[in-house]
Amino acid sequence: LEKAYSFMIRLRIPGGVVTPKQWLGLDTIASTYANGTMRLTTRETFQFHGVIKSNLKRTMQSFNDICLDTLAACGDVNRNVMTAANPHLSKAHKQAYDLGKAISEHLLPRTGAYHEIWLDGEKVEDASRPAKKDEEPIYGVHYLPRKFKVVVAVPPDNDVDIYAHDLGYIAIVEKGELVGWNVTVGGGMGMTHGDTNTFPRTADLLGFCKPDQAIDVAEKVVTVQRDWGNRENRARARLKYTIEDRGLDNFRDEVERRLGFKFEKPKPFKFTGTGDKIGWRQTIDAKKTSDKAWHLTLFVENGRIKDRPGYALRTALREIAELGICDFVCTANQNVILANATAKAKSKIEAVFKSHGVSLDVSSGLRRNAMSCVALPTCGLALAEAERFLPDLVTALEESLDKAGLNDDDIVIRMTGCPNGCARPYLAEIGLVGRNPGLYNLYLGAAFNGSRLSKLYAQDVDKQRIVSLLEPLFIAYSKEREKGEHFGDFAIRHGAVAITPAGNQFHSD
Ligand code: SRM
Ligand code: SF4
Repeated sequence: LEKAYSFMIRLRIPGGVVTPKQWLGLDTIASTYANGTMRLTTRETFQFHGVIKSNLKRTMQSFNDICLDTLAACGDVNRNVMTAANPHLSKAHKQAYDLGKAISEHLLPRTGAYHEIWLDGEKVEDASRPAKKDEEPIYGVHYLPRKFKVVVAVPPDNDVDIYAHDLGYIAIVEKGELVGWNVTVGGGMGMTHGDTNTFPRTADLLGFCKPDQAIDVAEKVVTVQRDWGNRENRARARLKYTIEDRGLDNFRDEVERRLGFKFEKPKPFKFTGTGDKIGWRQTIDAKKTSDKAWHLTLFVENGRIKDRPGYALRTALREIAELGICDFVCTANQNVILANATAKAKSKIEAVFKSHGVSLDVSSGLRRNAMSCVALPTCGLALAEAERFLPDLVTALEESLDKAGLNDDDIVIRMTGCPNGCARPYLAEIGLVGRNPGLYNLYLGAAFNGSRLSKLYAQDVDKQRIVSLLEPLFIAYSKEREKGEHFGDFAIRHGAVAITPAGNQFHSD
């Protein structure tokens, strides 16, 4: 008898948009083949856990039936491309989404193996990108030294956490029109405890490019990393280390040489925050008020979509999908946006949530901005709990916030079960990274808008200690903060931690 191996499957959904029909298909797959839950990830897509080996092929075919795939969602290739959440929000958001989708397509491996293995060779042939077996014009024979991640942001929102990724595009909009993109390179989160040769790093600005140059820029950045990246040591193989080791100017020169043109100087831009704006929002730039569609950003605790007694989230979302009255957009913060709804649909959506006990309010500003990776029990790399622990910790911290009168203040907290950083904890104002069961390193001092990394504040602390360390800081923050000062900035001014002045100085004192 063969062992019942169980797998996690991750989808590729550039920009995170799924139709109501696709949502229904995914919901059915969750019950039929997975563990009855759908897991929104920190990269605008879904993971399904608990798929047993004998069901793998049927599951993959079911994804194919709803025009979704898992191509390049894992491996040493370009991963799921994230774009500023919700293409329906403004013209620039749609342009960001279109760019993200185009980059995702352009950087897909050309191999036909996926279709041969999972779909019995059946494939709707894309004439513009025919599958030729052993030919990978961008990746070559050996693919990339490591995974590669691309995001597209639309200021002032930094919801995609642009500084955490290998390659980023920042929309530059002048007089209502997109004039091009500031390009960033060399961000990343992963590190190893105790090894200062590995570190999280915030991305650098490479330059500005015009809209019609953006895809070529992605291709050339990828090929330089393919050729220059470290293939000896996987722990130092991401683009961030290539840039550290070879220098940003050398890297830019080589990309420009391959492009055949030079970048312009980056244009001014400003990010105000990394989180999602929970609640209803309307289309920003519709000409007539009647054209302003409604978009609901729904908070989903740690991205886990499931029914709980008195809180039937999965059922409610399924019912809304059955009505076919909105699109669904997965965000980079593990939430979902019910997008492009009419005023009538808005009322229906609210009624469905109410009937299933799903409140649209979140208990505090801290929880609104909380995010954790999966960790135990499914992640084989986890050293400590994350998804199953963070909600309780936030509840405990809410008592301290109440004492300080900060219940509704936006403070970003993120937790991971190991230093790989899947919930981007080093860019959170309060970052917790698992070391051992029940013990975490506590990091403070990151910028609210995602532009600065944090610093280690306390090592190997448990729940009680975390609360006892943070409570006095919350109280001091509420008494002494300057107008508009965020908690991360205050932690530095207050002397709790030193500032991390540059993107590569995470471990410096
Ligand atoms: Fe991650 C590995 C989960 C986003 C950095 N990540 C893993 C694996 C596959 C563990 C493994 O290799 O065996 C985790 C599966 C756990 C499980 O049981 O499901 C895992 N990563 C996740 C997700 C599901 C976290 C979440 O709770 O949402 C995210 C899925 C992303 C997606 O949809 O594609 C996820 N991972 C990230 C991010 C955040 C991001 O991309 O914005 C990072 C930090 C950014 C970065 O890449 O630098 C991240 N994951 C890693 C790393 C460290 C990479 C490094 O450069 O050192 C690993 C380990 C590795 O690659 O060796 C890893
Ligand atoms: Fe697993 Fe570590 Fe990623 Fe959490 S951060 S999902 S524990 S690899």
